Amino acid sequence: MSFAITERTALIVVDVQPDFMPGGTLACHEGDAIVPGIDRLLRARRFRHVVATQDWHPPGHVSFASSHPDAQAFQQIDLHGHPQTLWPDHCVQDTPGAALHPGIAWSTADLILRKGSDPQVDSYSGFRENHGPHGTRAATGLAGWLRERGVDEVLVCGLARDVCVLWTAQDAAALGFRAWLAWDLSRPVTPDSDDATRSTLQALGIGVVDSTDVGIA
Ligand code: VGL
Ligand code: ZN
Repeated sequence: MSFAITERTALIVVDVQPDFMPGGTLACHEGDAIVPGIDRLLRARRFRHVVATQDWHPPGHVSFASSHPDAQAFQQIDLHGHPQTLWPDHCVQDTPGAALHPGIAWSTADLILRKGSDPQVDSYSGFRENHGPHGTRAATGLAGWLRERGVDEVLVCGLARDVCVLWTAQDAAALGFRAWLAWDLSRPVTPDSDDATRSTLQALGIGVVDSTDVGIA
């Protein structure tokens, strides 16, 4: 199936924030390279619905290695019975690194969804939190927000390709949306993760598009 934007397609821009840019505390390689293309996309108003997510952690968040004695960043631990990667401190509420990137015309976004603000639970996907202490994953309300507006298809871009972008696209597909990932408008935080990301997408029927292929950048 090929990708075509309709009234029922939403763009989801995930976590384009300074802390994920080169020089940021949790930098994605070439993370800044996606900013002009996403900005053009929003300014061109090609999507009827645009949602932005913003990673928004309180100081001392459970996903920070600094919150766990003797732990190292990028180490995996068991948290609430599930694997959790520990990260350097990033996207701390009200710090400059947590802002929406100033290079993007955010005024054209309909919804800005903050996530990861529960001190004890991480939230990669824009649709639901990671596992919490009670074994459940709390929905953010995004699926309902989209469905109420007739959206049945989403294109996901942003950072990081192998974490929050991937989890958002996976949940979109699991929740019944036709899901696409804009490959050249995303970058990974983990080097060499691209093959695994592509296999996961393929296995789940999530399409990969390039902004140039579909004339959206
Ligand atoms: C992200 C790790 C931790 C992301 C957020 O936006 O992909 N990755 N928090
Ligand atoms: Zn985070």
